[in-house]
Amino acid sequence: MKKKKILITGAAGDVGTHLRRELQAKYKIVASDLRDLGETFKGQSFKRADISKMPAALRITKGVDAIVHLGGYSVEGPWQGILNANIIGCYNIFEAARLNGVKRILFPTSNHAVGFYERGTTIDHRVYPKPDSRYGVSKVFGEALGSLYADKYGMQVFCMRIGNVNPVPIDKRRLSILFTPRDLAQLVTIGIEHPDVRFEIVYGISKNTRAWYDNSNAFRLGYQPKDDSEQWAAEVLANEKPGDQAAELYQGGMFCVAEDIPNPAPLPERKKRM
Ligand code: 15L
Repeated sequence: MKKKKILITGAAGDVGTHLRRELQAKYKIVASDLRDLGETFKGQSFKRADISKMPAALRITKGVDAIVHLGGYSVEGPWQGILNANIIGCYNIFEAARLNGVKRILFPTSNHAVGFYERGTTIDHRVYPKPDSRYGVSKVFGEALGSLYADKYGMQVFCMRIGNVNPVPIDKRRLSILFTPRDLAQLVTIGIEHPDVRFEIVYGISKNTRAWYDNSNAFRLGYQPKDDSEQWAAEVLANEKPGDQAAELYQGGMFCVAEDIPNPAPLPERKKRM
């Protein structure tokens, strides 16, 4: 069978790189980013693009079977940057897809779209949004846009509220929201392949014992995550430093209190053990 052609925007980032690696055998991948790709994989093409400009969005979305739209800020940022990359850029990708006849979009939204729910609460895909940052607001915008394009234009939109993509959990909060690269690849594959996707919200996490999410909507669509962060819990908790009290209360952690959030990198010594 002919391989599907998948556009990944924001392909140079951590999540994009994991995805390009994990899905290289399965799909014909067109990688797009404003930046150089960094790590590259055989057989994948690269299209540099600034998606805040509609002509660029039109150019890269042409002729693909599905889009995984990772492009934009992946952490809290200044309003102007969020506006250009995450609001205008997101609109451009959906609209360009519609104009180019691309039916399916996977939108990796974020746990920060619902980050102001308390840690003691279990939430499912039907709760109303509670963003914890400008970044979180931009993800709620993307989910709303996806809903509009599904209902009004018949697009198939798969929103994944992603936790933290990493081979291992890097702190206590991430024990609840770890999303390993192989579980990410499985959920994205479901988003690309499932015949009944119309508009869905699922949580992008592994089968973590400490999860705050009722992910039954993902399970209903066939998701069977393989990893559980619990195997690293003792080590993670032993290394945990006391955090900001307000941040500790909410699922979104520091996003709930800070203005700038650095992108968390996996701890090198833990990464090596995988
Ligand atoms: C996110 O949405 C970010 O994209 C990622 O960089 C992490 O900060 C993650 O959330 C998290 O909450 O750990």
